[in-house]
Amino acid sequence: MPVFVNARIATMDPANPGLGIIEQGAIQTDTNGRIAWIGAAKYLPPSTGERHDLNGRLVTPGLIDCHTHLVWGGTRADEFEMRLAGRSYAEISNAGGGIVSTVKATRAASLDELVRLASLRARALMADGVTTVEVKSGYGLDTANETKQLRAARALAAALSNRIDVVTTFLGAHALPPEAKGDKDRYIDLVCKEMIPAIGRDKLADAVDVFMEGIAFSAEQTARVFEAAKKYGLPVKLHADQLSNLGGAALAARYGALSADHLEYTDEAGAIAMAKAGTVAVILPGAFYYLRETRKPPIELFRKHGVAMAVASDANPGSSPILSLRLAMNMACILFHMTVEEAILGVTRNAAKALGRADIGVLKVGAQCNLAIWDSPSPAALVYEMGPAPLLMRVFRGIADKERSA
Ligand code: DI6
Ligand code: FE
Repeated sequence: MPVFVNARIATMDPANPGLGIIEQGAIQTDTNGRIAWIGAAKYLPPSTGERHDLNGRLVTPGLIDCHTHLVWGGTRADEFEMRLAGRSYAEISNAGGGIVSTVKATRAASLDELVRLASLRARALMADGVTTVEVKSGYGLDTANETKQLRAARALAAALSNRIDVVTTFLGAHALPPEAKGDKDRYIDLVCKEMIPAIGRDKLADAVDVFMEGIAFSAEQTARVFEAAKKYGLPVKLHADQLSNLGGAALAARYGALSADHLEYTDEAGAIAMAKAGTVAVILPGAFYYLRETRKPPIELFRKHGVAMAVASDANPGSSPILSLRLAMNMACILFHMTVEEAILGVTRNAAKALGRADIGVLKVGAQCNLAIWDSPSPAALVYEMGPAPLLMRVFRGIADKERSA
């Protein structure tokens, strides 16, 4: 089994400060694609595997994009022009554009077409070193189309030759479909009584999410969805406090949510509740940037109260059409004043926590040997220099999928 030597390994081990760097390190994989040994190379036990000398380059865990809406049909570039001309995201949404326009295109697309489109997008993320991606539904908004979207997400890994881990989230409560004619409570009934049971039965989702917002669903409606998720043993997460403070962070914490995401309007009580519940704050600077928002998430409060922060692309056709996790990290630093360490922990250890996964995001014995090997010794360069990723090699479950000459 391959062994990687002479590496600057950023382990993300919480027992060590910062990124948990091991200089002159080595990693030995086992036959199951897990890490069999990791440490300073001089202590590496004799091994017979294929040796990769990394010449001092930086190795991080494979990156984890813990919040995307990667499966969709159509495009919303026309809305970009409308927003440039002065109309707001909420105005466009209330006028039947926004999420609902993507719903029409997604309903019209076949499952195969959705897989094809999503795999092109996932390839772009993989070029940035991503080895795990979370994918939400929420552009189907009826049982047939929500399950179609989740089946497309489940089919994505195979379409990418099983070189990526795909985690799925049911987001039926994303927007109100046109046929619901404004009756949000009745639609939430459908989500709870028809969609979640179907998805739970066929194991199509690993978690359940809700868009809690004035233009979407209320606290009470969110709680009903979370109760239904609980019945099927599905963990929850929440699009919370993105455009206003409806107490989403605290509600997510009350349900022991894996994560609360966006959080621009979260207050101190919300941050404290999240810290107590171990709910991860998923920071999504792409949507903030594209919507020209001005209210920033309370990074200082998350630091003060010890809330783990993740960073994700929120890749979607409306508010965050970006297919680069490194760009999201860069924006988190430039726009929200996160540090390089926070950004990198946010796409590794803390992103894994936001997905409820203990086997990824940290390089330790027994973890998946998912690695991003960078053509640079410097963690800051990953977050600072944009353009094509300086990725030398991506390793998924112990196997390198790409090696270009150094
Ligand atoms: N918040 C977002 O930023 C995305 N969904 C959500 O709940 C936007 C999705 C879209 O505009 O298509
Ligand atoms: Fe989102």
